[in-house]
Amino acid sequence: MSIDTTVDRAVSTIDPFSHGFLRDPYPHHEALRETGPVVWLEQYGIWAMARHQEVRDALTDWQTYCSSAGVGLSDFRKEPPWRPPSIILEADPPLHTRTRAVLTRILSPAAINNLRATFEREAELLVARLIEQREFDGIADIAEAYPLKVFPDAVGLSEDGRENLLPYGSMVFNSFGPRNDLFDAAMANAGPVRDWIMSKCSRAALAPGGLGMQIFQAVDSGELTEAEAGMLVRSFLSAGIDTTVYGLGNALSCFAYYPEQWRILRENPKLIRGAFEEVLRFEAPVQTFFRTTTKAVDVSGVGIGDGEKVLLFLAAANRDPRRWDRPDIFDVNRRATGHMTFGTGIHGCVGQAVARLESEAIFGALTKRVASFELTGKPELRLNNTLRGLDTLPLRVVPA
Ligand code: HEM
Ligand code: OVM
Repeated sequence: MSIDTTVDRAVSTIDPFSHGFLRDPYPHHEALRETGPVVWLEQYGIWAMARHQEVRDALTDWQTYCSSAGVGLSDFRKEPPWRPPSIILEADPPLHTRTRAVLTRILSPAAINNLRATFEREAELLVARLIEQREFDGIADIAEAYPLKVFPDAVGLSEDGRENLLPYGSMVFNSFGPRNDLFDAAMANAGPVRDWIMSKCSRAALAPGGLGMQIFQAVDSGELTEAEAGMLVRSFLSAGIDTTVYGLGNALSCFAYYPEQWRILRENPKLIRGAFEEVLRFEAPVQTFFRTTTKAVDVSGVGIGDGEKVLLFLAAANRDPRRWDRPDIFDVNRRATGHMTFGTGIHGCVGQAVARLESEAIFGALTKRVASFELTGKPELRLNNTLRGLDTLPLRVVPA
């Protein structure tokens, strides 16, 4: 018998998908970080990592921490996935390498620059209308309205049925958690929503020149099959909306809660880009993703077995005092790059330049015209197993 040299594993009874945790995750993140480099969550029989170093190392080591068993709680090797797996998010090399290359090209810096003028014009139009109105809901009227216009337009979707996009995103991101009340509520109308999404993933449904049709051009060049192209359009429609809705909403709420930070931005609009990174660090719209081990591995003296689920707390890594000075302070002057909100490594968000473009366009327009934001009511959270953000943010703007 070999000698067991591993240290005692740290254990926690925390349920990271309970309403209590999701409403105010930060004290729980701290508890997890301080309990150990990797913590056993008894309730689900999974491991959790909440420190910056460990989260980053796991994301970087795709050979040990794979994605093909699903990046949610469910292990695709043990139970059937709720939809056919994503051929990029829920794939490992070599499949991932091939699909990723196509999306990386379609979302290249040059391609994003081609979207800029349109995204800026739409942001100016929307902001001008809202300033007239003076009072509005920061979530429905900006955080949802803007991405729901510019992103489907960029993909090349027709106008009809776009109301299915948010319900589909809710299904996708709730499905990474357990089959709890949030999952059941999101899945209530799953059939028709899914049918609509899939109907938009065919060549015939996509406008020429858009990001969606560009995926189908990779079929013509022999890089993808027709079915794979449809699946990658589905990835755009899964990952490209809710993430930015929650991200823009969190940015607005930060600027409403910290008016002096808004004033700093207005005085120096060059800070807009860095300020959005700080929002992403401080209130990560995507809080968690899972990996599954492909072999036994030692993490800082703790042994993790083969085939085990590991929950990576991106949002906890973003506030790890081992990595950040005064992590719980929202500071637009901070160098926030190095946050884990887009992940890192081979699966690091392929759409991050789109998210940044949307934020630059919206907050560029708002800094020119809004002196300050006033809350006219109590913001309400929209609970989701993976995403953190608001359902409502009642605002009045003081025009500049
Ligand atoms: C991957 C977050 C916006 C498309 C990821 C990952 C994260 C993330 C954390 C890594 C997942 C993993 O490692 O398992 C975000 C956030 C966004 C955002 C916080 C907004 C603030 C977007 C947009 C698009 C997009 C706008 C589409 C244009 C994707 C895709 C992947 C991905 C297709 C899978 C990449 C791969 O597996 O190689 N995103 N995302 N995301 N994101 Fe984003
Ligand atoms: C996908 C997908 C779905 C959700 C999120 C995501 C954050 C990707 O279907 O590929 O990345």
